[in-house]
Amino acid sequence: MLKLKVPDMSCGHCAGTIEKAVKSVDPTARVTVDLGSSTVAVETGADEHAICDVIRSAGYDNEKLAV
Ligand SMILES: [Cu+2]
Repeated sequence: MLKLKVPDMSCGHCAGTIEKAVKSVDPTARVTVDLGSSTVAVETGADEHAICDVIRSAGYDNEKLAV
């Protein structure tokens, strides 16, 4: 599982934008957003860099966390 810190994610709209971005890379991905800790967990078979990049392209800088 990929876990990302996304500092600028602050509301449900952000969460929705990020989920949509991830699913544009992998429609079967499972995306779990925790607004309290500004983290996103992604279960995906897709390349991790592709996931980080597409979230960044959607306007959210992010950093991979050790799981
Ligand atoms: Cu927001």
